[in-house]
Formats: sequence, C-alpha cells, structure tokens
Amino acid sequence: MIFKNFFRKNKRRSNDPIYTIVDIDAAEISGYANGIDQMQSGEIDGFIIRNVISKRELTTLIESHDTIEDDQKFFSDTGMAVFPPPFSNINKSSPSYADDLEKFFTTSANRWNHFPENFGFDFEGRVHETLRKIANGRRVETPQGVNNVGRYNPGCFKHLIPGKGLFKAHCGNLFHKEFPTFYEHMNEISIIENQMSYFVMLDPSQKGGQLTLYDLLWENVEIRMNGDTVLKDKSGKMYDLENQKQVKRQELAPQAGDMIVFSGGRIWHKVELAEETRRLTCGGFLTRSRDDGAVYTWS
Ligand SMILES: O=C(O)CCC(=O)C(=O)O
Ligand SMILES: [Fe+2]
Repeated sequence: MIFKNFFRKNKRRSNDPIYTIVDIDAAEISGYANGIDQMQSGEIDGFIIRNVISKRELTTLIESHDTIEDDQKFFSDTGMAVFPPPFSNINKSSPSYADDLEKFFTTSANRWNHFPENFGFDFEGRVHETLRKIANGRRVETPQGVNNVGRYNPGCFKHLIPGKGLFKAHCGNLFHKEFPTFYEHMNEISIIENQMSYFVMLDPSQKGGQLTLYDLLWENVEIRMNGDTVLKDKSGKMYDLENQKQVKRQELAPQAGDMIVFSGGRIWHKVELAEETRRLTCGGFLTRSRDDGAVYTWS
C-alpha cells in the first residue's frame, strides 16, 4: 500500500514534460478553437504554433526593425533593447503625466495603424488572425488607452544583445504589484489575473535564449528574492532556480517564424542568456475583456 502511494505520487518521470504545451503548425491550429479557454482553466499550459510568419515576411520585418534608431528604444539593465518603449517608462510623478499618457496612446495608435506600410508586414494582423482561431468566437483586438485615447501597443520588439541579454525569472502576475498604475487601467477593462503571454520568434540566438518554464506557479510562489534567482513560497520555503535538482524545468526553443502563447501570468519563467548571436522577438500579453467578448493583445 505504501509503495503504491509512493509510486502514484511519483508518477511523473524525471524527464516527462512538466507542462502541456501543444506543438502544432499554424495550418492546424483551428483544431484548438477553445485553446485560450483551455489555457485559462489550466487544462493546457500553452502553444508553440509553427510557421506563423514565413521566411520572406520575416526578412522584410527584420530589415525594417533594424532601421529603427537606438534613441527610439528603451535599454534595460539586462541587455535588452525594447521598441517601442514600454508604458511603465512613463513617470507618474511628472507634472506632464496626463499629457505624457495621452501622447503614449496616440503615438501608439498612429504607429500601429501605419505599421503595415512602414514595416512592409502586418504583424498585428497576423497575430490577431492566429489568435482568433483559438479564441472560441471572441474578437481579438488591441484595447483603447486610458480615457479611450488612442490605443495600446499590441506588442513590442525585444532585442537581446549577445553575451548580455536575458529576461530574469518572472511571471506576469508579479507585474501587477510592480507596476500598479499600468495595471489599474488594464484591470478595469480586462481580467488581469493569470494574464497570458505571446511572442513570435523573429531571430533566435544561435546559442542560448531558450524560454525556461519552471515547475513553480504563482498560486504557491509570489516572492522573488534579491538577486532574482531565488523564489520564496507561501510557507517560506526557498527555491534556488539555479539548482536544477531542486526546481524542475521545461525549455522551449522556437524557431524563426514560430509563435508561443502560454500561461505566462502564473508560470514562473525566464529567457536564458542569448550567448552568441542576438535574439529578436516581438510580443506582449493577452487578457480577456471584462464582458468576455474579446481577447486583448497589449504591452
Ligand atoms: O521572449 C520574449 O519576447 C518574451 C518572453 C516572456 O517572458 C513572455 O512572453 O512572457
Ligand atoms: Fe514573461
């Protein structure tokens, strides 16, 4: 009896995947019409949708991206250049806050309305078209900004600089406390708890840059300790993310043109150091509108 329980508890073998990630070609995705609902209920944890953007389209998009001047980008202290600069950059205590906010949303609307002609590829259109197939009849759109001014960026380019660039361990729900102003409005218009993440791999690093999903969920673990490599759960137990024996993990390595959609709100994850060549992605977050008639893309 004891043995039976022991084996049942340890049913998962050490090299079985931790999460259910559906790996499927873009042409087959319609078979998962309620994929977003399945992700929200925890039935599946994400998708890797292959060949969402063709090689030719990628070449055009990347060439356009590479003409963006550095002074248009935000540079993080983790070796990442972000375009357009994120909302969280706006200083709430500045006297021009209201104007800055309005400008952020009008600039963003303008940018994305003209993106297809300026970049030679309709990134937002392709992302929405793809997500619509797993949205169970919901609309997929980028929401209007605060006071219905302009709109959000549906996503942003994230360029990890080789030898320096990575994303520290995080999960989407963690940001709700770190950027309360940003999330106040998102929370009014949508359900931010267990928000989802999406991104399209444009240019993978030749070495490193994998997406690592840790076997740790926001339900149990909400605290990231100083140094960002140790997490603390609700009972006070510490998890050293660098200790592979202590914290199981699953790695995803999308190829150029593949799109990842996953439960980034609740699953702790990181992007490993881009070691040899740059890693370029474009993406953002997903939430369901308050009336549940739409899925929102934003960043
Ligand atoms: O690789 C990216 O662009 C983003 C990875 C990530 O942290 C996310 O999608 O939530
Ligand atoms: Fe993330």
